Amino acid sequence: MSFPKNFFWGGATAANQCEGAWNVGGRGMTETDVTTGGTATTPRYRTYVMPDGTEGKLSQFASKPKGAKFAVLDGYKYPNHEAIDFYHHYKEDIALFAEMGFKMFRMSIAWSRIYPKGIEEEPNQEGLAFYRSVFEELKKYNIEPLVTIWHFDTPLYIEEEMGDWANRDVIALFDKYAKTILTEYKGLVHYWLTFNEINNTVNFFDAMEDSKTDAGWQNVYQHLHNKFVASAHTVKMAHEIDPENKVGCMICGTLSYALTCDPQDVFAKDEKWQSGVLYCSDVQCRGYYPYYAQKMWDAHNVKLDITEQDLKDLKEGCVDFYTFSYYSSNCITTHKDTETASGNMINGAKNPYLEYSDWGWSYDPLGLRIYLNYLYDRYEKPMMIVENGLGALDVLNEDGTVHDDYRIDYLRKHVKAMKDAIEIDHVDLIGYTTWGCIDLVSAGTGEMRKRYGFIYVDIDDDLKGSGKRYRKDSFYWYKKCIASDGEDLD
Ligand code: BGP
Repeated sequence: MSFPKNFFWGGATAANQCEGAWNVGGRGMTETDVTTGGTATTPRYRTYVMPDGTEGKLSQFASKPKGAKFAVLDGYKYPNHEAIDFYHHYKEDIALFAEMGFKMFRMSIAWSRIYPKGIEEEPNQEGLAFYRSVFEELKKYNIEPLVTIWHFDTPLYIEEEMGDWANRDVIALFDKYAKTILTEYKGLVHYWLTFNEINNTVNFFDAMEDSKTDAGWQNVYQHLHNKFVASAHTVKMAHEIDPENKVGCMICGTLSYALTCDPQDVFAKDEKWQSGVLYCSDVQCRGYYPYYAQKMWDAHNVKLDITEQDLKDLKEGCVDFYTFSYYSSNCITTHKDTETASGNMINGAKNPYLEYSDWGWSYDPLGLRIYLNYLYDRYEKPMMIVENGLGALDVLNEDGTVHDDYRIDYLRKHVKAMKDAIEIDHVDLIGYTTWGCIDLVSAGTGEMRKRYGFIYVDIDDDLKGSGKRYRKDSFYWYKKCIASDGEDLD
């Protein structure tokens, strides 16, 4: 058995990184709208105004000064405002996906296009109409949408005025939003993901420069608990609204190795694996908190507000399938003076056996196979890799070509690892949507030059360019890969 005939080959994007049109069609504000562009070595900043009118900026990993309100300020560049303007180019872009033979397209709905502040009684019809046209366009080509309901874009009003997800009231607002879109797009969408990289709520906090107090941890675990409950409600509603609906969790899948065979390193790696990766999917796949959760809470004196009804809801709202992003692996060690490496949120020590990208992320295709085996063994649910790819510097030649053999090499090795996981290990892998199938704004650095796409978009970091789309060499490679059901990888 190799890739099944109905395997979901495709690509993935997120609304805030590709749509642009940030203040068009009644859309409300989100945090990415006040986030500037950065680089591999300089952070992205969030800009704000103090009550006395003083303006300021803070890194993504710093806490906001008391009284500050996020704001768009003159003199800064906000790459997500325009992004690649998928909002106005979706027809052309979907036609290109269809040309590659996509069976699935992962995209997200921006909550703030549907409920601009999150608190309105009625949804924004213009927002609903936009996504309906996108789904109808996909249907023309028999491309199945895979819709992320939340991809880093809580309406700014909820975040600033309501205390964000640590406030239980946000669950009801999310329920309303989820119910609206599940009802509106019944029949057009069958595959849903609740929260993108939900485990990064913890990992992000862990990476904060300050305020890692017990109160901060309390806030973060309550925040996550409320998301788990909202996710469970969504799964239940999705099944009630349309029994054809399937809902998955979405985990930032970073595989960690112990740097040495020192048992201290192995234990530290296991603890990181539990708190950074497994904690969320254990709740979402099994419907209850894992035994080690208590240890994690005790470490920071966390006492969660969990009701009897929450426990019942979690049980009744287990996801149907497991999805994750996979880019690289890292190493965990208790030893000092080791060389560090970066990665998708979970950083660690440098692995001497692996090569690294320009942004310091390791290449580890076998790690993908290991990850698939670990998690399939744990939950025995169908799996999808919904993000994978190489962020690289591409050169657009005068004749409109882009020779991205490095990307083809990366993808080929990962597809081969998937093939082995299916064929040899018998993992039930049902889909693969590569990240940023069309170039878009990097979430981590806000750059355009960190490109993942099969399709080059002519926009640079100064947000200049024609916006024109070009097929890279990898476009033709992926087309061949899909047409041959993953057999022809040359
Ligand atoms: C994941 C996100 C994506 C995406 C990707 C690549 O964390 O779900 O939104 O951006 O990582 O990261 P980056 O854009 O920083 O290269």
